[in-house]
Amino acid sequence: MAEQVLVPDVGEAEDVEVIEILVVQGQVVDKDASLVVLESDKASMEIPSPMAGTVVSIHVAVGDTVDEGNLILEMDTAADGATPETDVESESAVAEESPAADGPETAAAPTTEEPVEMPRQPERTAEQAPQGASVHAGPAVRKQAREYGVDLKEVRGTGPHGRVLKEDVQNHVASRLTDRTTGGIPAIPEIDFDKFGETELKALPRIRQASARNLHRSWLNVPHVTQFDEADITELEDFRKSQNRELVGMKLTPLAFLIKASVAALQQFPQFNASIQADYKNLILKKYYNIGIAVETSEGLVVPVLKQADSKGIVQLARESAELAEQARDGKLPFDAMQGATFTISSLGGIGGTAFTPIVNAPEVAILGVSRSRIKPIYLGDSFEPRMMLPLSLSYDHRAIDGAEAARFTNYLASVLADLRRIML
Ligand code: CAO
Repeated sequence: MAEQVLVPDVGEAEDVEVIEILVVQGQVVDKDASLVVLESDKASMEIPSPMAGTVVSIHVAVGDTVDEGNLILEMDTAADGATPETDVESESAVAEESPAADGPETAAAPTTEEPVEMPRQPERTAEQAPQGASVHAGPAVRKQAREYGVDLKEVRGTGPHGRVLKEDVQNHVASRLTDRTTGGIPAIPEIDFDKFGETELKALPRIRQASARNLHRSWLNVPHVTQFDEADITELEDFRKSQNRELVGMKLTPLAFLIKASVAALQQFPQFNASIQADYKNLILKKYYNIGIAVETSEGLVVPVLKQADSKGIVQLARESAELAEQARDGKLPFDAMQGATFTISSLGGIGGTAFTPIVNAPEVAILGVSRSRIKPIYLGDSFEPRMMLPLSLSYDHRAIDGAEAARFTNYLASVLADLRRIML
């Protein structure tokens, strides 16, 4: 039996507008389920169903202005209604399967083989199609979503039973804005991991948050390529160890030699000591050599800068880099010690690994990754010799540097590390 659902008493509200239709024809609804959302200049309200039944026909469209007593829809309240069962939970699946969902009229048609005769509804544009019909959200949240142009179906509700809250809409908008600033890459879905097992929130230190942002920005902006190479540092290691026996109160690690050799390579290949202009018209070649050194700290990655590295000897480079690393770990780096780098070295040699792909510290155009040296059998002329080989991983910005240049750079760097006398040439 068809029952009419009318606009109830809306108080003194004037110009009450239909802003959402939350049901589709053929849908089975419970008593008190929301049918439509009306909005006046003062408030928006969801109109609950006065009875349980099946929606037979809808007589309003989004954008209509209605008054008390106007017909909203007709419902079949017979227990064995002629219309198919389509409950609220499966409504989105119906909308996907229904041919009607393909067209602009996304008011889904019933999926029965013999559709019941329905009074023809007013034409609806895609804009007017029911939105968020199966979403749990209050009128204020729906209003907010409409104002922000947000489709509630895309918002993850964090309220009871997945209800969408105001802050869910705000977070959704904020993540969309972030997407835009990052070139509109699709967001990684936010998963409720608690569904799968126990979790715990661990707050990230401020430094880690900052480095996460910087790394993400570099990763998105810079087309990275990594050139791998090996340097024979057998003689260099003998020299370093002999120096360490003589030096008092300090030690030389391979890092100081890497800084020295890198500066020599940067002088030989100035395009690596550069930045690229945003319009790609020029490389900005820097005539100073400030080397950033990636330092692991308990708060995250910090990159202090060893300034004017070209004017310093190995011992001074070793001393300064150790001081900078200590200041970084103690959280005592002055602000200007983190600025002005032209090239960065990331050494994991003290830890291990055979190679890695460091992320360029943009707007620099290259970064040298160093892994742990190992003795390897190297074929020298007529026999294999045990040689200490140092793995090099040079990541570079392919907009500024070509692969052949990078191969020449690491060739040269390896040759300097193999024989530091080259620096004197
Ligand atoms: N191969 C073999 N041994 C190496 C080596 C290498 N490439 N580099 C360093 N070592 C040795 C050192 O000689 C030292 O040996 P001893 O204990 O016998 O003296 C030991 O490893 C530890 O060195 P270290 O790491 O304390 O010192 P360092 O000068 O090599 O490095 C620093 C300093 C600040 C670079 C390092 O401490 C650090 O923080 N590294 C991590 C950087 C990082 O996280 N990078 C990743 C960033 S993501 O791109």
